[in-house]
Amino acid sequence: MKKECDLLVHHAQLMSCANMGVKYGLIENGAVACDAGKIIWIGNSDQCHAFKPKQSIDANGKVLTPALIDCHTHLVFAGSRANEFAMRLAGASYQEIAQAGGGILSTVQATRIASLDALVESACQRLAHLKSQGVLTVEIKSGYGLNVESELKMLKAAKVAGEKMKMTVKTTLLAAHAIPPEYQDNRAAYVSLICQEIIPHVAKNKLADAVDAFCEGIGFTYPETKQIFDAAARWGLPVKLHADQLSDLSGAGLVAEYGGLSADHVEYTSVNSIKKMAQSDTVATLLPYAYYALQETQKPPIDAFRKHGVNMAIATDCNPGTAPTTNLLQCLHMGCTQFGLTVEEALLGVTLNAAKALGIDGDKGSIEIGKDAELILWDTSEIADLVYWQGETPKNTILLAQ
Ligand code: DI6
Ligand code: FE
Repeated sequence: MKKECDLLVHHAQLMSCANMGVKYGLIENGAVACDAGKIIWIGNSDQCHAFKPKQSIDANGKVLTPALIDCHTHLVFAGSRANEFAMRLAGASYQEIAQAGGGILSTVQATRIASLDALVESACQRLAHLKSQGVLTVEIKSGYGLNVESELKMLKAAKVAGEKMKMTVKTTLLAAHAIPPEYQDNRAAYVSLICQEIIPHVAKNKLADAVDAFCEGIGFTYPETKQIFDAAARWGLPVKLHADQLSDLSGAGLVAEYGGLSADHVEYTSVNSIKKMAQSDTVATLLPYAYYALQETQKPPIDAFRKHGVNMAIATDCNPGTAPTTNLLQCLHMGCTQFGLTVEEALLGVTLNAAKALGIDGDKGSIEIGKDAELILWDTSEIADLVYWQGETPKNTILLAQ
């Protein structure tokens, strides 16, 4: 008796991205059976005659991957910062622009006055572009509201946009992104607002899946970040951190001490922090577009991450200041060309390791039995095509089994 199932894909170069000791978790001439939204069998195409699928797809030797994941974005925002791009070209630094009231705070102004609908609409456009690249899961941070009402509006907009686009959106509270103008002279009061009002409200109403902060000279100090992490822990929310982007404040080590999901940017991260990350299985999320756009010269310590077995993810960091992009495949390319990642590391960075950075690797990020049936069939038989070519990237087909 043949076993019925919703979807069978066969004769694929199946890049499972599962940790099975072969590059890419590759199964040559691979097949995968899915039913009721889940992967139920994986194996060689010669063995798949045991299934009677409702839909059968011959991949003809093309590359099949899990759906991609963009695990770090700020893609809900209003306004434009094109003027700052011009200022930076004329010699102003990101820090100088921020200190002069531009930067994040200029986006805060625009986002506070934007309607929920307007935020949803622009977010949907950005999500649509990611989806066209085979991305089905996106993390979206708040952080351009910086008060109770506007932070909640951003989180709501992120969720609604995800539903509209039929994509999985994981939301992260980033109220600790900058000190809002009304608290410039009283930072402690803003940190208290985050810890005593915003985090409890967000946790009680399940509005965010994690809490993040910008631990930096122009952001929040190490002790302030610790206070925010303590509040997140009290409310049972996992943490992640914008860590060591422009200087080494031991942020990556701190987030690791809290068992955090990921330390992001990590250009200036020390070996001491890397050892802590390895111990706590905290992912290093690399953001090569922000590095490029800021014309940074300090590269993240890739060799040390490798040596200590720290998993590396790659994300767009999509935001209007330092990473005006929704092009995840280009970020893979940059991860390879600028940071020296291999094609395999780049692919794992937007699949299994990105899922780990969001704490969802039980459901997503690899083609394994029991995980969500979200597969991408690429119109190429060469996996490096996803990474090396810019502009016209391989067409892809999203395969789901509902
Ligand atoms: N680091 C970043 O790359 C983004 N936020 C952060 O803390 C930049 C956000 C912005 O400039 O609007
Ligand atoms: Fe960021």
